[in-house]
Amino acid sequence: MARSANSPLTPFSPAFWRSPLRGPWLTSVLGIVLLGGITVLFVTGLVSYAAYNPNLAPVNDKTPEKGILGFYLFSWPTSPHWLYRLNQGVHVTLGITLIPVLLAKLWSVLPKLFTLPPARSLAHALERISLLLLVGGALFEFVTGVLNVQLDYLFPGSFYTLHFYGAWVFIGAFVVHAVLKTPTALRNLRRMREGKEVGTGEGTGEGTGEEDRELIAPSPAAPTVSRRGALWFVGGGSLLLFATTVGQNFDGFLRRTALLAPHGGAEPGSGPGGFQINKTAAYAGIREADTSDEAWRLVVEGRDGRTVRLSRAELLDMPLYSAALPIACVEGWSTSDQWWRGVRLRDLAALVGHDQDPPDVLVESLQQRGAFRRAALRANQVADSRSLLALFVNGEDLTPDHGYPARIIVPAAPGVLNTKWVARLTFGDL
Ligand SMILES: Nc1nc2c(c(=O)[nH]1)N[C@H]1C(S)=C(S)[C@@H](COP(=O)(O)O)O[C@H]1N2
Ligand SMILES: [Mo]
Repeated sequence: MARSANSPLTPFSPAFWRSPLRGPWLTSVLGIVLLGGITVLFVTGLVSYAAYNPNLAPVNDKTPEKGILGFYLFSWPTSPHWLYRLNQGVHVTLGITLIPVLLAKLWSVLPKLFTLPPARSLAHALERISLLLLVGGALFEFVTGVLNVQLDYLFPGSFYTLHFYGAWVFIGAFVVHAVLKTPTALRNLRRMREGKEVGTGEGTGEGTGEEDRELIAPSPAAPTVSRRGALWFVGGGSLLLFATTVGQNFDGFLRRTALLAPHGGAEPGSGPGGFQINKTAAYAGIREADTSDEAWRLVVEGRDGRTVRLSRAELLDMPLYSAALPIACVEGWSTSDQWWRGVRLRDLAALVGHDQDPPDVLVESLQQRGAFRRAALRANQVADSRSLLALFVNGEDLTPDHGYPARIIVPAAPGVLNTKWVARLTFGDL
């Protein structure tokens, strides 16, 4: 396309894009990395959502309109006890690590955004609309995910809804895109390994698609970095993000390496309760007057409305059990196993008429406001002998921030189901 000397170049002219790095080679390598990585993000994301037991009770369900999108939901197991910790650690760490790859991939195909005419045919128009959903969906998922990890108060209660529906919109476009593009990307990679130039079709007679050539700058500027150098740059960025994030899943020195994670750095305070806190007692509006031995009573309700009220002293008179379990938050931070001690949930169910086969339970906190003040646990979680109403952690009373006088701890469950400052348990089919 000829250009008159005095018309300024705009992004709509192919000649505007001058980087010699753009081309099928870079786009294919980045695309294949994202194909694998995003598939893992999608699966761990769906699994994480299932772990909340959204189908169990309305209090757990942030997406009551999901319809068939909930087809895959299953009863979350209690073993292995680190299941949610692993799943969510992978989801968040991998998501953050892939940010440079995603940005580089979008950069590599940026000229296509400006292709004119907007649509050459109906098929081309549909492809471009699916690309819009793909790029928009990817940015939306990465941005909402990062914001939730960094500033979880930004989406009071609505993060799950946004991230869940966003994931389905994105994955629809992603599947269409992957089916259309994977053969090209693999062919390009194969040719690259054979040492052939990709994208130019030079000396091969093998066709290179028109869209492949579209990526190559018609009048490239002189290179400032090789294509391999560019890949090292992207990979280095990913490595840096990985190295400054992954530590939030461990304790001690490793957590201190998690410079970019809000739950990295030093553990809050020393002593037995000195591990990460999600919301403090002060933040949750828990008053000391309500947690004192005189004031606090646990209300347990069960079969046919049978109800008991227990002081902390009465709970201490029940058989106490121990369990070594982590706290694992949706935000991708977790603790190693802590040593909890308290009353088994199944024993509390037995107190109110559910001697055999304990049912589901609705747990309510002293906390008056906030999305996480109530949660439902499924019968399989109540039945597990490691599921406790914990009174102690690491050999001492719970600290106020970790839920004194009593909190829930359930193996393999996401942190959000481990309700702190418990005031009421209602056993029964939910
Ligand atoms: N009442 C109440 N319980 C709660 C929460 C809350 O905000 N209110 N946050 C939950 C979340 S999201 C997590 S990750 C864990 C964190 O437990 P910790 O602060 O003891 O580490 O508590 C859970 N229990
Ligand atoms: Mo959490």
